Amino acid sequence: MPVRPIITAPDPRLKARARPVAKVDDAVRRLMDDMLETMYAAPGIGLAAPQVGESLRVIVLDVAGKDEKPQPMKLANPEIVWASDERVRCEEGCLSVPEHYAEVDRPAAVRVRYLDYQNEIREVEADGTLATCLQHEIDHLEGTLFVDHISALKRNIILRKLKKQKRAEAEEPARS
Ligand code: GNR
Ligand code: NI
Repeated sequence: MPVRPIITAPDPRLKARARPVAKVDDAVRRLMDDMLETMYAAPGIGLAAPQVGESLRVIVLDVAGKDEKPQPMKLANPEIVWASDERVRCEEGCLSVPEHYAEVDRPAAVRVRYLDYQNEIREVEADGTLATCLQHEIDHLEGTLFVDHISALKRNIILRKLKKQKRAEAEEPARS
């Protein structure tokens, strides 16, 4: 099952804290590969395991531009070990909050410790889009969505629309 369906909000599976992986073994590597394929197909620049229904601390990303060489990243148990005092506002979207965007304030740069595809401990320091995306994906592992960082007013408008959309899809399963 390479490309997996992406869960959209509201859904209790997106609000749960994900479990750490004990070890990056073949099963975790298969999940990482499936997630990357799902992310490219969507298309998106990041994906967290809870978005495909796996409550595990696994994320994948590729923030390379359209005409650049792909830069796939696969991380298990990612942990922010340093964040800059400087903050930036960036427009964010989420495959689990389809068609909604909002500006989110976050640290401009972060250092993240993780287990790589070979189960080796590594660290990456990032700024720009990669820093924003790493924080967005690590948030998913805590059950946090980008809408949890914006005003309650904006959040409720988006969530109400998503609920309405889900209701419409449930009533017309054959269409669209
Ligand atoms: O594809 C995605 N784009 C994006 C844009 C700005 C900030 C964060 C992201 S992540 C998102 C894919 C996604 O939902 N990952 O969890
Ligand atoms: Ni997301």
